Amino acid sequence: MPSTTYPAIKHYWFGKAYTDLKIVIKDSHQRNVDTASDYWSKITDSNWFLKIFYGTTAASVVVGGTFVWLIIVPIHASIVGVIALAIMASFLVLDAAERIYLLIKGWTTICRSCGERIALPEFQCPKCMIWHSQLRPSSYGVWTHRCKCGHQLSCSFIGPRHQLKARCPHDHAIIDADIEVRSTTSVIALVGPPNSGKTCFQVAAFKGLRDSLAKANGFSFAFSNRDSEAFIEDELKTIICSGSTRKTVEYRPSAVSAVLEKPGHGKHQVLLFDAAGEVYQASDRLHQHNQFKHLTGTVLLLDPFSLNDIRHRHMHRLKAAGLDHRVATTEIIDILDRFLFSLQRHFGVPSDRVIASPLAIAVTKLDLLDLGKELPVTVNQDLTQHELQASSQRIRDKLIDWGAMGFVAQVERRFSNVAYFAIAPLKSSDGSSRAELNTVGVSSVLNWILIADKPKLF
Ligand SMILES: Nc1nc2c(ncn2[C@@H]2O[C@H](COP(=O)(O)OP(=O)(O)OP(=O)(O)O)[C@@H](O)[C@H]2O)c(=O)[nH]1
Ligand SMILES: [Mg+2]
Ligand SMILES: [Zn+2]
Ligand SMILES: [Zn+2]
Repeated sequence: MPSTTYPAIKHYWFGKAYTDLKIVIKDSHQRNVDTASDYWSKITDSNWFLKIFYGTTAASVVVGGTFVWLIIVPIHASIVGVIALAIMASFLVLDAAERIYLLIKGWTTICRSCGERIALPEFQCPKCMIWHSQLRPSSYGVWTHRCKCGHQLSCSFIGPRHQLKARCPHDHAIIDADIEVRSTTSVIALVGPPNSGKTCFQVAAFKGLRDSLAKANGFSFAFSNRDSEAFIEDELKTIICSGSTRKTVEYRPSAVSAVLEKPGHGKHQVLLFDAAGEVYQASDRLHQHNQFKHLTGTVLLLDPFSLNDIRHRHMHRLKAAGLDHRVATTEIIDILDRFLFSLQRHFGVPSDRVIASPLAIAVTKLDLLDLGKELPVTVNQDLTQHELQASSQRIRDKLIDWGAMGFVAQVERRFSNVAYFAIAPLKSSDGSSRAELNTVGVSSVLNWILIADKPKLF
């Protein structure tokens, strides 16, 4: 609960009403004493008749006054108590209603910067700029809280609270409450070693979502914030200019996020977390990646050129084409094992637990050296359940052919909802600086992973 330095003023019936009650009690008692002493002081200079009169009057003021005082004070206190109780009941009901409403709607807020779940953001008073950490129905107010500067702030989901400037209580990253607090959320992690194609997947995923997937399902598309939009626009320009994405250097970059909206359906946010692949090369680098506690899906990027079999067969051609620096070198089984170990070590996922959240294995870069002839890429973003199963089985079998038996076995041992995809988001088979993004396969991954967690979304 807020400390004594909390920047709002307590509701009258929880704060000032008690001070007023104390003053009334003290004041009426003092009046009794003053009136009785007044009569008593007159006794000395009076005859015996007046002495008896003033004496009994003083005594009756003390007795009668105290008697009335004893009746009035509890009545006053109970009126204050009953009103306070009624107000307390209304704020508890409103607060509970808000929580139930959030549960029914399935709205969750995950900070795109620190990955933590936000139960209640901090909101800023637009007048004095001070932050309020408990802007919810409480003893500070049922519908509004009054900031110490005098400004009234809406404190419930019914009012315009979401229009206030908001921030994450964990790391103070600014959030857009209108979008982030009032939407369902998909939290998807892109996992894979350096150079495995995560960033390329991310750029193609947002392009595909914006240009086709959202529209095909009747949703409008918008980036949730300027940073996400700028990042994707910059990467798209880089791909056009240089034929490649840029290396991700940050170990804990913010998620790139977009919001899908449809009348009668509300808002749905998609957060993709893409860190530098180096974080998956050691088991101690994921400890502050709080998003792993709230994942609704994982995409594991599998660069086939990191598999020993393909590597040995094609390395000389890759080198000849100057493409050897564009492929991953860490074995995918090592990445998976370290990832699972990190989940166990940092997020308490037991080593024998079967993970239920969907895992997409995206075998990527299939445009390179015509690898697509061995494993054709997915060309339809809306696969039927039957088509998906057949294609997933075919890709799984091809991975086993390519010597990834241990990897497939580990995936199937630890994950209960797995699908395999064959993609080539970036088409630049000659290694030149010309490249084009192919979003179809990536969109099929996104389509599956979004509805695997929220079947009613599309
Ligand atoms: N030809 C081709 N190249 C790709 C494809 N996907 C990624 N690449 C290239 O592979 C290299 C690595 O891709 P990124 O997406 O940056 O890899 P990453 O996993 O984000 O790597 P880090 O940022 O180091 O973790 C880049 O040179 C990309 O251009 C693809 O589908 N086809
Ligand atoms: Mg990257
Ligand atoms: Zn945060
Ligand atoms: Zn203020």
